[in-house]
Amino acid sequence: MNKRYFTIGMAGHIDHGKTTLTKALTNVDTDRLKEEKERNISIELGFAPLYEDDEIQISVVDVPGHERFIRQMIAGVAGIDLVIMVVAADEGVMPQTREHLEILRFLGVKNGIVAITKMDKVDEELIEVVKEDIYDELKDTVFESSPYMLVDSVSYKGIEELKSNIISTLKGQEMRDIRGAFRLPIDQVFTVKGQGTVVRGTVYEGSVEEGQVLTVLPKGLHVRARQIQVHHHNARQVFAGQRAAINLSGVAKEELERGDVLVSSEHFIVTKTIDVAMQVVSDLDHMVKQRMPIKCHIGTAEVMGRIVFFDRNAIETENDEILCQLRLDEEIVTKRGDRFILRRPTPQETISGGWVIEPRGEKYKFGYRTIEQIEQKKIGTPRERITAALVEGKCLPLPELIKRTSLPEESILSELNSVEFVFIDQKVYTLKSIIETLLDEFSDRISYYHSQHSMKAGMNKAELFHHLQKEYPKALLEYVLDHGVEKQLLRKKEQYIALFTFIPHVPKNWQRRTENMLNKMKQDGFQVQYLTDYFKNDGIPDHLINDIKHFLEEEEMIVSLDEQYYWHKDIFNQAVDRLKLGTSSEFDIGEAKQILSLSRKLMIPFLERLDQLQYTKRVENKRVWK
Ligand SMILES: Nc1nc2c(ncn2[C@@H]2O[C@H](COP(=O)(O)OP(=O)(O)O)[C@@H](O)[C@H]2O)c(=O)[nH]1
Ligand SMILES: [Mg+2]
Repeated sequence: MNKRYFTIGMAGHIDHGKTTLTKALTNVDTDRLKEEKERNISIELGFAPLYEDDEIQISVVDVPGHERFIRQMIAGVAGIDLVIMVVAADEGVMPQTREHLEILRFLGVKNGIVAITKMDKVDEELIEVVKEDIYDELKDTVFESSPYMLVDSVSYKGIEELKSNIISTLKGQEMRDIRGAFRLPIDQVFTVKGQGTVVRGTVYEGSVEEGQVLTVLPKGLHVRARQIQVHHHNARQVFAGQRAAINLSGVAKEELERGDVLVSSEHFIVTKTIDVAMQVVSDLDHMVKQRMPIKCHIGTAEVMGRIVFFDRNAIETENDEILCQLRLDEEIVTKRGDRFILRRPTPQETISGGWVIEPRGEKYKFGYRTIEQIEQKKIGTPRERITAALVEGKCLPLPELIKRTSLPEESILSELNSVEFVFIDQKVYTLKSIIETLLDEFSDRISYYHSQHSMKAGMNKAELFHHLQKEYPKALLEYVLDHGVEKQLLRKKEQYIALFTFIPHVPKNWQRRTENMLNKMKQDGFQVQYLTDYFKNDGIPDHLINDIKHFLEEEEMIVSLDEQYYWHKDIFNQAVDRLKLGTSSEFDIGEAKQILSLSRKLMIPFLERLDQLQYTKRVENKRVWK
């Protein structure tokens, strides 16, 4: 079973005890991490490990300050699986508690626990009253049916109970989907001495592995994930929901900024105009007017822009969902379904939140026709629904598509005729874009493998599939592999997969020395030294000797007599030719010795090698040519 990764967030009014509770739960003082520590790749501001066993890993995020909370919640929304709403027993629900509740609603957070802190500050009789007050306030929120846990974070009273409640809640929760193209909205960019550029953020979807080639959007920069860290430790791979620091090669700190998005494929949309569905906060202080400047928080980006209505000129108070458009001043990276929050720049307040219906909005006319069109897009066209199902399921048989899209079979079948769809088997369908993504992925991985193992024929298929198999069904991977071979992008030799144009070779730095060495072996003829001495005399380092030896043998440039003695291939062929010329259909050791004048030390292994290579066959004391 795959391990599951969860992150819980702390929400609540300032001074209600979020940081103290985080410390009581994790022993990490998230407030005390100083600036200099922040530069260290291994320490993450506000993130603390809470619990880990073979099954799950849980981290807590506690961010200082109200503004940072909003930013963090949006950036991490795909990563936050449970929110602890902290309410101090002596104060009850306060304005920021309400604002956080609203933001959590906009972001679609579904799981919560209420922690009533500072229980030591109120009398026992009062506690029931406090609880009831909080209950009234939390009605109709995600915390409506959440458990209430009483704690005193200073004396640790109730902490263990809260902790076990968190663990059991998450154990009963399904793992988010770690499949899909990797996406990580960048939260921080910094440099670490000796390591270069490091970015931090929560993996929004998919997973990434050390060594993988990635793209930074909207800028379109190509980078490589050189090293990955999670909570102080190096990790080979990180998954959706995990907070990670990634050391990138191929890019300078100055080229990146918060709001940029690290992705594994370029199939994400870069846009400035988005059609959205949103809801406004319940106690809007000021009117929201047509084309009013807003600050849009989406992923880790905070972009200024304007709100455009098609059915009104202002919102005063509104409970219903509003369909409208956001025209942004800068490009963002987004896709259908992403959540966002709008805030008023001055005075700063949260206005609304919602989700992206259409990442590629256009200019529309004011009026109900436009609203109807956006409404249609909200439901999605049959093609969009099929595409969405395939993006999630990767490749699906028809009955499953019917189930997931709730569309009739005939309309699915007619849509599937489009070039966007491919059938990989008689009745199993996928998206052309998935095949392209996978082919890119194969090429990246194989090309990286070639760069590390230039002497190997190619990457082992099992190794190539290993990590991808978590994301994609094996049948799909096999299909894409065959497809790549057919299109002459890839080459398959036994279980080894190579780029079509790849030719195995000694690493560039060692080519000349290897040639020298081969020349010397050739000059020495039969009277060779130990093979390792040739390597050493030409200054080829120990750790490469075995690989080069293996390569030269594989390429038939040298032939082994025994473990130590090797001949240059030309010399070996000469020996065979001379022996053949000087003997009839069979010969014995004595004859061979006379013809080749070899010492016994080399003679016996040479003849045995001839048997092995099927030039000859041993019959009693003689060898018979085959
Ligand atoms: N007596 C008592 N004080 C608490 C408790 N939790 C927090 N505090 C105190 O309340 C103050 C604010 O706590 P802090 O964790 O910084 O609040 P935050 O702003 O929500 O992170 C600090 O002085 C804490 O020591 C508690 O359970 N009992
Ligand atoms: Mg705090």
